[in-house]
Amino acid sequence: KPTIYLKDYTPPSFLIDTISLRFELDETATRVKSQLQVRRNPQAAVTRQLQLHGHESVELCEIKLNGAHLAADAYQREAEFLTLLDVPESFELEIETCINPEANTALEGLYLSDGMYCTQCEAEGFRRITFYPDRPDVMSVFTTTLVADASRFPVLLGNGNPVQRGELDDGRHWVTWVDPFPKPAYLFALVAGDLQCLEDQFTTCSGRQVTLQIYAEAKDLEKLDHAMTALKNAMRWDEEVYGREYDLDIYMIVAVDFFNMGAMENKGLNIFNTACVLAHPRTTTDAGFQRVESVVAHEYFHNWSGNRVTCRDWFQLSLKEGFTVFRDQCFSADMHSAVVQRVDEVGILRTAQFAEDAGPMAHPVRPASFIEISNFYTLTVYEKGAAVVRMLHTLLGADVFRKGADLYFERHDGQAVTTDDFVQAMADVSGRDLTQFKRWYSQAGTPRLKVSDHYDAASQRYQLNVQQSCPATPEAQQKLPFHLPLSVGLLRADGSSFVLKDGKTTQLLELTEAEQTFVFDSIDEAPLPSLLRDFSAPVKLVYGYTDEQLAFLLSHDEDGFNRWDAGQQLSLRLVNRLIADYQQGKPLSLPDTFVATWQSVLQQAPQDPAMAALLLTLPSEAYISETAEQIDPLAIHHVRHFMRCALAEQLESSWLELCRQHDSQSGYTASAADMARRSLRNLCLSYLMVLESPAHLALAQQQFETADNMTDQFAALISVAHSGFRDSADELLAEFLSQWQHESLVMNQWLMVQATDPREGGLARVQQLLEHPVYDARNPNKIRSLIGAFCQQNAVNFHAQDGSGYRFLADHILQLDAQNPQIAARLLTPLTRWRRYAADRQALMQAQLQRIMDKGQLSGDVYEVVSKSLC
Ligand code: HT7
Ligand code: ZN
Repeated sequence: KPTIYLKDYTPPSFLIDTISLRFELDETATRVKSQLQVRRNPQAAVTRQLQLHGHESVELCEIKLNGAHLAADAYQREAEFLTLLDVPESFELEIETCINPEANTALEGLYLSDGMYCTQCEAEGFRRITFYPDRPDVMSVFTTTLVADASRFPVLLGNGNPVQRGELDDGRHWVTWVDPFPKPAYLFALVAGDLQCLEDQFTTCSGRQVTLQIYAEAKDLEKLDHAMTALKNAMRWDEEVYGREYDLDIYMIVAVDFFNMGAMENKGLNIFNTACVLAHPRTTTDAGFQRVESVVAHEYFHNWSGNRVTCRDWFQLSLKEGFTVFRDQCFSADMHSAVVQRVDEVGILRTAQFAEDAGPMAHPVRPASFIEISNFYTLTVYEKGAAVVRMLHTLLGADVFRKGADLYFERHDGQAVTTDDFVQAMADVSGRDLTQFKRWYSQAGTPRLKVSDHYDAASQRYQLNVQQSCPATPEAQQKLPFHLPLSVGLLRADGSSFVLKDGKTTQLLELTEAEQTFVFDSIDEAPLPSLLRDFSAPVKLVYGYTDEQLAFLLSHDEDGFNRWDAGQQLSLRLVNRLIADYQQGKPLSLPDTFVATWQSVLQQAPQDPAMAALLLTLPSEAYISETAEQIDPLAIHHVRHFMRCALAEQLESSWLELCRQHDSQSGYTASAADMARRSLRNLCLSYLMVLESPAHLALAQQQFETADNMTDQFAALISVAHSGFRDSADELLAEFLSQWQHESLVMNQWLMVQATDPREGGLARVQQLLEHPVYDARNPNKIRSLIGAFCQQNAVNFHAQDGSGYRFLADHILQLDAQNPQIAARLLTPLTRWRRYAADRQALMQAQLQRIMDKGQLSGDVYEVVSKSLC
């Protein structure tokens, strides 16, 4: 597949005003008839050739132009295209294709998920259905008729509103749907199956009634309430916070078991991975509940940021994804604890996105080129894209940002636009020049801020000097300075904050230069700076704090995020010192001061259990790895485990006491307070379990047996399953299996617990599980839970010194590539990071990448990732 460049963008030569589709659904031979009203695009260079996309799997049965069959020499069929060689100004085109949903294991286009028909068209799935200009800047009014056997597929769904239905003599029935909003093909969807639905109503701010329907298999009907509540909350939130009202009479969500990603925002007909929509206290953990809420909101918010205003081309993907992630993050912050939400999102950014920025697949938020767009649904486009929108929000302030969003939606409603258009709307309402800010969209890499300071007691003047730089990335060696907001506070010795500009205790500094000095006057004592409050920019900040200063920030900073981060940095320093000791064969020990700091956090925990659960969690292995010069997976795991054991031992009575205090009192509720209580209690249990004492094992076993919810039961299971109590672990795993074997999502968790077990022999256990009846090698959720979890969350086993983990992953990628290239390419991520390891591991990882490359016949998805990783 060729590389596609942003610089080569040209507008479409032809526009499609309307498309009428008729699907005669059949497992192996679905007939698709399309009727297009085509006209030349007045904005494009004149041509008589019409190029339509079409995947090689699509069989062309018939093609007519203005009612007349096209002669074989009037068109050409090449690998990815159908080209009509000489077409008039405007005309009607009729095409009939035949496709095989049952053979579609890539899960792009029309496929079967557990016997039910569904589609996934973003980014380029529509071309697997019929021949069409499958690009987001071609927007058309879609009418869809679905025809299928009435008894097997009683529910037939499409985009927009249902307008007609009927029955045929042969036992089939049909429904016609019309979506009045012009849309690109990537937002097209259909579903046909034997489904039940939960229905509700929503009255919009202007008083319109909207029917809300969430569809799932009958057995899962009881798991839809949480998604429905989330949907209604999201609809209200978007009205209140962005003034955006829903526009169709019906909004549908359908849960499917086979899905490559989390969910899809098809107009009026969202299709969701069951993992992101089904939730019930008995079968879903609190993290699962929160995921459902945020994904439901995310897809709903796309109705404006993505559907009403869409992307001109796929390089602009972050236009809709970055903005929509920012919107769903703010929604979650409003629904729950803002600090916990911020810590979670920064965690993802700082571990996984920063690692992506430092790897061979690094790309700007708006990539300049790609081979396969599916490879660019990345943390950079989503999470860093959201961080960039957040910086605009911070720089302009909430009110001006809202005016900018209003202008953007009004100016571009019904259009396919660019990230430049988004920033321009913000520039227009604020009167600010955001030209330099746009470098965030075009330059990859994580900027580094080096901060130093100077206090002059005589003049009561405090100065902060900031130098910014950005490492080279594959697309550019040299980087120009970024425009970014640096939020700072200054702390007095008594822990209170200085009042700074505009009577506030947090001041926004704007960085635009490679080096800048900021002056604070009337500072009557030497302050301690609290830098990058609320993580105001996606950067790595370096300032020479002492351990004591970090401990001081941990107990006094008014900025919740920075309080947490001070604790993380303090722990990280110790981790690094202990790693050095471990590598030199020295004995490990925890300093008393460190234990004392934890003791005081434990004592204050009941005041804010949510915050305490964050503060009492050591930096993850992934974050430690990301910040390391060179990753030593064994040392990282060993040291972190040592620290957990030492903290558990030295503070045992406090963990136990806290665990008891936060026992469930009166049954399960999904309130934020109860979730916080459970997370703190289960954290305490996990510390206690590393002590391997029979008394604590009994506590965990009792929790496992008596829990009335999955959060507590699963926490007990994982703490025992990863412990040294082998027999008890096996017993609990077996009990869990027999209790939940018919719940597919719970079985994903069961696979995951075993895949992430750090004890020796991990690969053999995973290999056995590949043969287990609950595993299904065609289902992406199962692949992610077993192979993905092993390779990404079980570093000690995956990075085994003999290279067996790497070989295992390469074997599976080679096998999977023919079946589902998107999933195969995503699984590759851990191997792409080979440069971060010592020479022996580098060689082993590289050899497996080369082995994949040498196989040839790779999909574009896998080829792109492997070739970029090797060069
Ligand atoms: N916009 C959706 C992206 C998506 C997707 C992309 C490639 C292949 C499969 C996919 N499923 C969904 C999801 C979202 O960000 O809202
Ligand atoms: Zn999205």
